[in-house]
Amino acid sequence: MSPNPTTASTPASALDAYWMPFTANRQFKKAPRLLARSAGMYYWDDKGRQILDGAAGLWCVNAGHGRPRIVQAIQVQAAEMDFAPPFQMAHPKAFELADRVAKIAPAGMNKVFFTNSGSEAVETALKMALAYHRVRGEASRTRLIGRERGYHGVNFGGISVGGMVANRKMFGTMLGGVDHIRHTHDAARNAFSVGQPAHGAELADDLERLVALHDASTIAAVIVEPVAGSTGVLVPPQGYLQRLREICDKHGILLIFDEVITGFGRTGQPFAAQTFGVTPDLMTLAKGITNGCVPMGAVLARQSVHDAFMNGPEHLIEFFHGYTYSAHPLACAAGIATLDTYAEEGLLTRATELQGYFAECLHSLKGEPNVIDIRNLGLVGGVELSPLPGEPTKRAFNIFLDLYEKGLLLRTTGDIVAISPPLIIERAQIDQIVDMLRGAIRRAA
Ligand code: PXG
Ligand code: PLP
Repeated sequence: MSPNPTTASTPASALDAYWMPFTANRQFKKAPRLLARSAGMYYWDDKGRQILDGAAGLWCVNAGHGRPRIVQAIQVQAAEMDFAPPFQMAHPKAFELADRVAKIAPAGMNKVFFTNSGSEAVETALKMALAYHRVRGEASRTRLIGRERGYHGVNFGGISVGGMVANRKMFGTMLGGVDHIRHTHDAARNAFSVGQPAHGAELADDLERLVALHDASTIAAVIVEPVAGSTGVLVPPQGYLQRLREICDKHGILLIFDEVITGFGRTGQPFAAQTFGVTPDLMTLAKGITNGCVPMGAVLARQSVHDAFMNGPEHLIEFFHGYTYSAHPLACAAGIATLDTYAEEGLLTRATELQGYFAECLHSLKGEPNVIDIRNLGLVGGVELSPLPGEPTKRAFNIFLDLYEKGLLLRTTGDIVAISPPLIIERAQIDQIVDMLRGAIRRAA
């Protein structure tokens, strides 16, 4: 593969202006990792080196890179209509994509509100939950409940309900009236569980503790990731989500699933709600909705949540919320072509076929140096390492750098390596990822 001439010899000064997100900027700029091209399961860097994508970009390129249908849909749309105002106006593809998303969603979740990212989807869902109770005459329900070790994007609502200390501690008091239930990770009882761990359904009862403390009449919603992604692939214990649903129903609390990572096939069904057989009231989506090709997010709502807003004079706006780029034509075109690609290739359930093999390969890393836990579900996996003494995160970061040098892209968070390949992955590529990871784990010992 020929190198990209525009980046082949980037002088250090050319990297000055860009303040990179969630990046060790100074480390990066000393040894930049520049990607120049992508196709299928691979990236190529600016020097033409091939890199296997074990991360689906950033958990988003579920159909693999450079899919012709999606590329063409974006090109055609860009030429046909660049932008359409989304307030009091629309374009046909917005309705078509909403309809297509609703068709693969859990029964009853059939209203789609578009945003431009997962973070915006989270803010939207939290506002919808508050406004829902108010329009129904329960304005005292203002409290939002998150979970420890939750990641819900980086905007103020999301970090308030989120549970990652590094993402919270620098930013003041955030939203008031927020509380958190306990996370579900229990290494002592569940380490090396294959699929859903056996122990911990009772952790859902922590919501009862908060109801006892605050009273249900003050609580609007609970937001959780069905499988926590960014904090290291935490798979819910058997029965946990069912129990959370029951407690929410008992107290009239809305349940929000943040499916930004788990949506669009990652767990073996279109959505984790279907994998686990638990239907929330609101669901946040992003990433895989356009195969990562154009920024887009969405909130899926139950019919009943939507209908509660449809009161009052018809000329009045029902929900004072939206983004300039909600339902952007390029994103809608990309989304429709993405869902076509998923459907044609059976990708939204392909993780079900591959998960047994994936689990077997991943769990073969048990016994390698410093591996203290391995977790998996569908086509997502986490390998947790013991930290270097006094230097948390460094061992995993070193493994990330080492693997990138050897031609494999994975994600690390804390001392956990996350594996979430495009859903088009073949068995031989699963072998390759696990072999390469094994080598890196040994070199990092
Ligand atoms: N909710 C969840 C569950 C997510 O995983 C967001 C919200 C925010 O989406 P946007 O599109 O605003 O980034 C996410 C995003 C990582 C990592 O490697 C994960 C995400 C983003 C960046 C890094 O852990 N997930
Ligand atoms: N700031 C200003 C001054 C604006 O006018 C707008 C939108 O019109 C925004 C922020 C919000 O931008 P967006 O709709 O892209 O989220």
